[in-house]
Amino acid sequence: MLRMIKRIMWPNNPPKEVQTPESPLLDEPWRQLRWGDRQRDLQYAQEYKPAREDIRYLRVLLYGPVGAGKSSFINSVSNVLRERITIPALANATTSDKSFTKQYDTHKFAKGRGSSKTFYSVVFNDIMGLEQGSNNGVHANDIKLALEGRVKEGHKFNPVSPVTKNDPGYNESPSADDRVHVLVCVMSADTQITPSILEKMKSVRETASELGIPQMAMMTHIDDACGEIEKDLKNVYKSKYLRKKMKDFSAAVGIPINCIFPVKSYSEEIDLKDDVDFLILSALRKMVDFGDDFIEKNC
Ligand SMILES: Nc1nc2c(ncn2[C@@H]2O[C@H](COP(=O)(O)OP(=O)(O)OP(=O)(O)O)[C@@H](O)[C@H]2O)c(=O)[nH]1
Ligand SMILES: [Mg+2]
Repeated sequence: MLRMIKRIMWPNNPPKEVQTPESPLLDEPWRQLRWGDRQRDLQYAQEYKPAREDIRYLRVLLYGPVGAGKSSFINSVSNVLRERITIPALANATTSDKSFTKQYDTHKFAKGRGSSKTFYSVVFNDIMGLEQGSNNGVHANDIKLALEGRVKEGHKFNPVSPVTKNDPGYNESPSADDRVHVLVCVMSADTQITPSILEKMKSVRETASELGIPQMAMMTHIDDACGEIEKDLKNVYKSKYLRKKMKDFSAAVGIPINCIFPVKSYSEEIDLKDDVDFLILSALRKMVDFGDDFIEKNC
């Protein structure tokens, strides 16, 4: 109706102030998701086991700028797998340019309770955030050692002195289990990457490529970045803003767009939500698939 009135009043083009503002959403999503498949993806992740007997855990290493949401994602995976709100990795509630996570810890998620307690086969390492400048945040060389499984559990990263062979935190003989099987870059959709952090990311990626480790990325804070996604998470692949952000990020870092997954981590919720779970599970499923391929081929 509005369009018809406009055509009658302004047969060519209406003046700027009368033009309808462009919608922030695409008519159709650019990637198809089967939102109803939450249960199927959950079972897949819960039941996954590496095919090799000497490998108990598929190890995922998260890296990315300070505050991108690495610890929050680990907590979110824990929530989804354990089907309740949990907090295994401490996330930071204040905004800072200094990394909150400083220690190299493996996060395992408990299955069952008491004497029947075991762990799910996917584990995460949360590494200190990348920060601006050469003496800040985790050193790119430390990430390389972590990828090879040479950083011991509980090691406290020191930005001015990266791990060396003589350090107590150095693991001389890493097992296939200690190695990282998939590397995941975590980026916020709500911030810009600085050139210095971009350089650090590139160097980490190059190292992982030399070691043949599969890589993917996650875009977090998608709800903060786009109001339409905040209103309804199902708009995730319709948001023009997010699509552009993912494309730009892919071009800047060199991770193909089909290896980048948007997620919203649990941050303020006190109960689980199907849509939030679903995006987390789609990313988790890819981590399992990529990591499993690496275990089959290289370990
Ligand atoms: N709205 C929203 N907030 C998020 C999301 N992910 C993380 N956050 C919030 O962002 C803040 C930082 O998250 P962390 O998980 O501590 O970030 P990190 O990457 O582990 O940071 P460092 O350990 O300091 O390197 C916390 O307040 C989280 O609640 C998200 O997807 N959406
Ligand atoms: Mg952290």
